[in-house]
Amino acid sequence: MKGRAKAGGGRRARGGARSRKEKGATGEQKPGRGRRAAVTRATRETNVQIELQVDGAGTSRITTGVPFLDHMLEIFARHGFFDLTVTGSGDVEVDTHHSVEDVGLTLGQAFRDALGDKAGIRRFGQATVPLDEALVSVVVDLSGRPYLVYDVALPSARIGTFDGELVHDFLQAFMSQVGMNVHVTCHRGRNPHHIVEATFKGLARALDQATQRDPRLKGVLSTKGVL
Ligand SMILES: [Mn+2]
Repeated sequence: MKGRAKAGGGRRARGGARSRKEKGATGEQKPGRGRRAAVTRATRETNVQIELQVDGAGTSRITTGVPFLDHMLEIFARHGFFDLTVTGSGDVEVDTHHSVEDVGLTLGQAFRDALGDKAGIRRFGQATVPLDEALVSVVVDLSGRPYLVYDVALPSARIGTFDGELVHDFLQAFMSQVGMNVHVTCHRGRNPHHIVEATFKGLARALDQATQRDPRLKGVLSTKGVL
């Protein structure tokens, strides 16, 4: 992650303690029926606030300072049936990289907090999503083991003013904080906007599936007993 963990923030070693006590990162799990979390992450580069309800209706209010990312996160919320509020500001005049990565980290922490010990959930999810000529598969495992395989070659680097390479950085940040295994495979596609949009829809659908409760489950879906 480019080694720029300056002013505290949500980073933590794999399998390490939660970062709530670190300066600049606060998380809380709100009471209520739905699984939810509120996370704030402030550094010298960005300030991101996220409220997430996993068991939502797909509503969203997104302002990250990066319009294309807003568009993708609205799609993510809608297709994953997550209720999501993201308020972000950052040094986008330097580069949108910091903002995109920090939104990924904060969103990942929100999912991790909201899912808690992951008892009773399906754990695995997958979706293959078309958008016209583009076809993208996303497979997730809420295993507690962060690992990303991103098999996507965008045919052009720019999507309007957005740097398409940042999708990879977003997913890397997001999955590292959730603690999950993600495989993204782009089977085909010509238009980079289509490919990225299919990726976010696929991620949303796969995560929706993986976070659903299975009534047959007692505890976590692991022979180890821990996810
Ligand atoms: Mn679009």
